[in-house]
This record gives sequence, C-alpha cells and structure tokens, in this order.
Amino acid sequence: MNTVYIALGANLGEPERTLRELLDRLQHVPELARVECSSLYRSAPMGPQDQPDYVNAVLRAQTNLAPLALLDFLQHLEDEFGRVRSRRWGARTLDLDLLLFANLELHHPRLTVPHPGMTERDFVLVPLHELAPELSLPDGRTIGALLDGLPSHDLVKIT
Ligand code: A4P
Ligand code: MG
Repeated sequence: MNTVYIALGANLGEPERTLRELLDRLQHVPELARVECSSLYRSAPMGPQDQPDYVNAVLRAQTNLAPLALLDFLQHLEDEFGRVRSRRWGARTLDLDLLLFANLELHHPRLTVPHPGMTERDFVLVPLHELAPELSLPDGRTIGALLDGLPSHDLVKIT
C-alpha cells in the first residue's frame, strides 16, 4: 500500500455538496483505503476572476493502484461528477489533482508528481498542512516551510 494525497476543488453547481458526496463515495471504493479528509475551505479563484469561489480540501488515502491507474480512477470520478472540461483554470464541478504519491517523483506526459502547482497554492497547502503537519516533499521541503513562504492565506474554513 502507498500513501497518497489528493487535492479536491469545485466551484460550479453546489460545490460543498459535490465534495461531501464524493467523500461519502470514497469511503466505499476498493481503489482506496483509510480515506481521511481535511476540513473544507472556501477560496477566491486563482486564474480568471469571473467565476464563483471554490471549495477546496485535501484527502489522504492508501492505495494499491499504480500512479497512472490512480490518475485514471480520479479522472473517471471527475467525469462521473459531471465535470465539463473548458478553458484552463476555468470553472469546474470537480477537479481532482494527485499531489503526492508515496515519496515518488514522476515525470510522465500524463502525470507529474509532486503536482507542480502545489507549492504555490494556499488552497492546497493549508488543508494539506491541517491533515499532515509534519509532511515533507520528496525533495525535503516541509509543507510548513512552503506555507511560510506564501504571501497570504486567503481561505475560510467552512467545516
Ligand atoms: N496531470 C499531470 N499531472 C497531474 C497530477 N499530478 N494530477 C495532467 C492530476 N492531473 C495531472 O488536467 C490536465 C491534465 O493534467 C490531465 O489530463 C492529467 O493528465 P485538468 O484537470 O484537465 O486541467 P486543468 O485542471 O484545467 O488545468 P490545470 O492547469 O491542471 O489547472 P489546475 O491546476 O487544476 O487549476 N482556484 C481556487 N481557489 N481553487 C482551485 O481549486 N483550481 C483551478 C484549476 C484554478 N483555480 C482555482 C482552483
Ligand atoms: Mg486538475
């Protein structure tokens, strides 16, 4: 079993409900075990501003899947929860990003791990730090140090 961290984001429809339904579902899938989630957070959109606020969270789980099989699984969930793929950084009903897979560094055309955007995003680092305060990246940087390097944390905890 490998430990994985996955970022959840949604800003269309009823984002909070989408994430809660997803989390309920994930308690019962064979692909993941011991699913634990951070609080949900409301955050202003990064990228185009003419879109609703996001609800973000991070979950930790155990998996026997290989990294690309896990990506397939996550993309299937995105489709199932009604995502319409549009412009980059545009609104979406569910976005699932694989942040960390054990202590692996992976560069594949379909999958980069650690997720390249994670070190600059408060909406990833704040919930990740809540879930795993002692965690560090494969390169040794700690989540706490990355958070300290961000200019501001503009998130509101909603649970
Ligand atoms: N891919 C490569 N590595 C990964 C990985 N580690 N995890 C590939 C997931 N996917 C990965 O993703 C495009 C392709 O990236 C996938 O097919 C996969 O093979 P996508 O989700 O279809 O595209 P995208 O999400 O529109 O693009 P991008 O650049 O990944 O956007 P982000 O980074 O996901 O950002 N503001 C707030 N406040 N909160 C948010 O959650 N999210 C976004 C989307 C914008 N603004 C936001 C938020
Ligand atoms: Mg994405």
